[in-house]
Parts: sequence; C-alpha cells; structure tokens
Amino acid sequence: MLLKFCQCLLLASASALCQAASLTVDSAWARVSPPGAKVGVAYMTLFNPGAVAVEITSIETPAAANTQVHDTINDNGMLKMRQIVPLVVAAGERLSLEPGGKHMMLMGLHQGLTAGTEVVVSLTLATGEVVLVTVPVSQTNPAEQ
Ligand SMILES: [Cu+2]
Repeated sequence: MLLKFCQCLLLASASALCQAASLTVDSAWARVSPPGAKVGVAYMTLFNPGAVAVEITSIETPAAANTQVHDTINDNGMLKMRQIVPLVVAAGERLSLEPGGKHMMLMGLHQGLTAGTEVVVSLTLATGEVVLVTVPVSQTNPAEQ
C-alpha cells in the first residue's frame, strides 16, 4: 500500500520519488532556461493510484511568480498552448507532462534555471493535501542521459 504522507520533505535527493496519499509524481525535470528568459518549463509524470479523481487546484514554486499546466494544440498547423483548467488526474490514470505535449510552465522566473540545481514545486490538491516535488534542472531529460 502507498505511504500515507508525502515523504519528499525529508528527502534531498534529486531523484526523490514522491509518494503521497492520493497522487504520486516521478520523472520530474525542468529544462535549463536560456539567459534572460522569464519563462521556464518543467516535466513530470503524475499518477493517481486511487479510486477517485484527483484535482490539482494550485501549483506553486518559489522559482517563479505563476505556474500553470499547459496543453499543446495544433490549430491549423500553428502550435498553441492553453492552460488546462481544471487539472484533473482520473482514478488510476497517469498524466504525463513531456516535451511536445502537456507541460508545466514556470512563468515570471525569479532567476534563471541552471543545470545541476533543483526547484521545488508544490501541488495543492482539492482535498487540501500538498504534494512537494523536487525537480532537477537539466539541459535534457535526465532519464535519457
Ligand atoms: Cu506552455
């Protein structure tokens, strides 16, 4: 069975796997931002192991002013992004945020995302539960290096 509480608080490891009561997150990474960029992007896989849908009501990180999850849509050959609201992970489902698809946008970066550093992203669920995700910053997907 899954751990009742998120233990990420206790783990400093870049590869920490976050286990929470109703949502788990893995494969998290954020791309190094170009010099001067005010927007960054992060990827991760959200998994809802439970029997009821999980809604994420807010996403925050000390690294940026405003964090949203976007979908990438093809509008007559033009790639556009739109915010996914509400952000729901259905029971037993996985929501993958990955390059070219759905992604997490860190808007209003307070400073550049530098390789080898980490940002912490907190996901607040409709239940009030907070899931903390440690996101390593990398030029490419760490899982593919
Ligand atoms: Cu976006």
